[in-house]
Amino acid sequence: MKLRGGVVLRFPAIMGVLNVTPDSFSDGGRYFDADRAVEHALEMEAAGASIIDVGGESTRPVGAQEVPLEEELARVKPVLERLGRRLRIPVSIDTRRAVVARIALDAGAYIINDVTALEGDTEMASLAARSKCAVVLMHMRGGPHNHVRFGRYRNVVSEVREYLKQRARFAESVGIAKSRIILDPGIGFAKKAAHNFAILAALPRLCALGYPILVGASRKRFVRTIADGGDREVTIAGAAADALAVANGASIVRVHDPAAAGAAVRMAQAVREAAMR
Ligand code: PMM
Repeated sequence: MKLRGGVVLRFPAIMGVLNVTPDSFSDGGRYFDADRAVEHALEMEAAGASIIDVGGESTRPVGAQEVPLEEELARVKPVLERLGRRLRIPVSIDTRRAVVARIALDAGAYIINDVTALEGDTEMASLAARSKCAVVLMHMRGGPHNHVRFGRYRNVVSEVREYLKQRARFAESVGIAKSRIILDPGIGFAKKAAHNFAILAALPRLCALGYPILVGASRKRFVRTIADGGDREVTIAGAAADALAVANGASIVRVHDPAAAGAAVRMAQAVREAAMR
């Protein structure tokens, strides 16, 4: 995929998660200090990440607080400014606020990762169109802080597919080029474990929409439903989910442990290429 400035993002890509939050779901608080956050981003780059996804607002399912804008900015701005000078791989900004996204783009970010698929902030779509950055459009129901209550579907795959198709159409209608759009089924957002398994199994149907697909399974609660033996088991099960996602056509996996995911993804990709020969 071509990012702005002619930067090329090769698939399958590993997106390393950098949550700069004190209350994040999976790495809560560990990278809340800007210097340590930058250090961790560099570690993830060295471990094989090809994108660093910076977020200042936790979207964990239960108990996450809505973060005031000033607080979100205070968390991510110093990190983005430092990262711009140190990283060789592109940064994405995980936010639903256009002001935060604009500051991130000014600091050199290439991708807006919007878990509300441009529905959260009316300014986001025009910002993405103007700046020519890439955008991730993710499926969820409800808001980032109450999505757990909305996990009911007649056919989760069809409903997610239809939503993503509509949001991509909307993005194109406001001037975001098709070649800059990435779709994400939103693993764990308003979805029960069975929904997440169904989506992973049916990824080829989402890929058939014609956009790169991003999958964020890493350390989500559904992984813990089958891997309850501690962190190591969760990492292995998460890497297995990443491998399955790539084998089923995903272009980007969003992960906390790029080394573990990288090995799994390389294996999946090698088998996939063999199947296509
Ligand atoms: N998951 C989380 C946050 N942001 N963005 C995208 N595009 N896809 C995801 O699955 C996603 C996301 C929540 O997980 P975390 O607390 O581990 O970052």
